[in-house]
Amino acid sequence: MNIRKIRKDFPILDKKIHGKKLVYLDNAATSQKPIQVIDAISQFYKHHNANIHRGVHTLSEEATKAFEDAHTKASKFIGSTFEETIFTKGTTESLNLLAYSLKDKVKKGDEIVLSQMEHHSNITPWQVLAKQKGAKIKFLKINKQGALDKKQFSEVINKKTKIVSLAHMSNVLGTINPTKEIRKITAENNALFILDAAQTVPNIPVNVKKLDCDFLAFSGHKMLGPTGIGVLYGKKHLLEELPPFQTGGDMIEEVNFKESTWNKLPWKFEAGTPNIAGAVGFGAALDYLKKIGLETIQNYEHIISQKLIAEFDLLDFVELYGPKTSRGAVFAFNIKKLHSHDVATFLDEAGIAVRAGHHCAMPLTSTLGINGSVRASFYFYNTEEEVMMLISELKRIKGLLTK
Ligand code: 7TS
Repeated sequence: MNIRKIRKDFPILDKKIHGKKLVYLDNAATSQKPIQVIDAISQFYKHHNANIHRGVHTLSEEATKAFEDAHTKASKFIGSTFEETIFTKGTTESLNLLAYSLKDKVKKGDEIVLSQMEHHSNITPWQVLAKQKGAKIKFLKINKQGALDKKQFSEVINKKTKIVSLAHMSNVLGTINPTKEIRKITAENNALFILDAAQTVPNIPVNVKKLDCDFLAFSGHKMLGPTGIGVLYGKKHLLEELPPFQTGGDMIEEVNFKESTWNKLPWKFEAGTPNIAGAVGFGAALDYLKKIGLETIQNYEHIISQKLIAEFDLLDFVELYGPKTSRGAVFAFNIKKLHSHDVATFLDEAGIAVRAGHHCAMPLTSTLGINGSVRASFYFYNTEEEVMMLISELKRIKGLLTK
């Protein structure tokens, strides 16, 4: 992987912030976009823009093909099929779709199992469903390292469990969760197994058939694509059984004054004019990632992570949350006695973009017994030099404190 060449594809990485070179370490929130993605969107609007699946005119056929090609690319990227790959606005919409469409599968007294490390978008839709149905939500606990102890799985997941919905990787702790064990136990109990893969699909090879999950959600914007486009994968027989989330144009087969029938998959779950240009940009993002290769990206981020962990180990004023192994390149930490927002502001002055606060995981923040944290999250265009810039800025901030 030629990192210098790669960085040239990302115009924003040349930007100066407060006169300093931008060091973008907020990739878990959203990634930057390469010129190939920006151009694909612009080319679409310049040369192919029309609505899809309705016109017989040439432009509409071109737009339809571009949109459907993006579906094909997304399905291949995760090892699913065209029919099983639904485009949504992103992970949040995918999970809301599921919680809505699975409503008939949950009844009073049933249980839904989540974990303490979930992003709000994998908590609130289930809370709404549980409240409507009189179901109970149970949370798998994290241990001191910020991982899930496997022995609790058989205690928490049982015959009452209807749904287990879990972050594949935590957007705060970086923990990659043990899917094999959970899959086994959900299958034994006839529960559905859902993965929130917003943080894994961009960074590690993900294959839905190997994971054997029932559903999986992720967002295009965290993996070089534009905002407003993402994926819900679902096993075909389950998607066929479920009612649609939204109804209207494009998702119907036939409508009369009394009733309607639904289109075939995946369109049954894609009501209305979709984000066509977004899908085209997402397709270009998938091409870009595929060219580098997810294994290469994973290995590179592993090296960056090991470097950061080794450097953090030398800083006695930094408290790092999350495990040291089985993790991705997302690091939440605090400088003792400093508020995370203050640290993020100091870092911003040095051109370093990080996120601070609860990272849309308030229950996790309270479980950790903190009011927030600073989060540095890396992608394949970040460098070891940038790791060192972060470390030296943290030392400088600590120095200011003791002055
Ligand atoms: N699940 C996880 C694990 C996430 O990290 C995020 C976004 C979502 C769901 C929601 O994705 P969306 O694209 O629908 O918003 N995480 C973050 C973050 O960590 N900072 O900003 C967004």
